[in-house]
Amino acid sequence: MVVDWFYAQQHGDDRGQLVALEAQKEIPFEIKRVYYIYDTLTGVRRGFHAHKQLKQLLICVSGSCKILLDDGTDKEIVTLNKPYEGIFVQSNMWREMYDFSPDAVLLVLASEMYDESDYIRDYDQFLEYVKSSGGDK
Ligand code: T46
Repeated sequence: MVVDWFYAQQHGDDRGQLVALEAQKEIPFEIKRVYYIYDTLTGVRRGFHAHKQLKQLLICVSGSCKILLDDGTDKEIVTLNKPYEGIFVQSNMWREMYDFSPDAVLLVLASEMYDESDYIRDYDQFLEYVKSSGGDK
């Protein structure tokens, strides 16, 4: 598995930086939902699930955090710590987020509305699902 990095264009000038994200341009899916995670307590691990359909872009726009990605065969860990760098997370990918710095804000652009039935929260079920769906993204 190779992590699918995203690098945003920075529109910097002598006042500072600005990043713009537009659906179907920088982001290869229609953005139906935006959410962000902040004030995560030290030592907390979040996630522990995969999605059947959802595609997302994760950017840690402030501070830093680590993301573990697991496609059922390989695992990779990435550190997100720049407001212009992110990772695309496809469907059928187990994820855990941890080592949040106190100032971390993890911004997520999502291809679908919130739908609890899209979550696979049991790791063994995830492995079964990946096997039965042939690893479709
Ligand atoms: C993911 C990772 C990166 C909502 O009501 N609407 C929403 O859009 C979301 C995402 C969550 N919620 C509620 C459901 C829970 O009561 O917010 C609460 C916390 O959600 P959850 O425990 O799923 O949060 P994480 O940090 O474990 O996972 C989230 C996303 O759910 C997930 O899709 O990929 O961030």
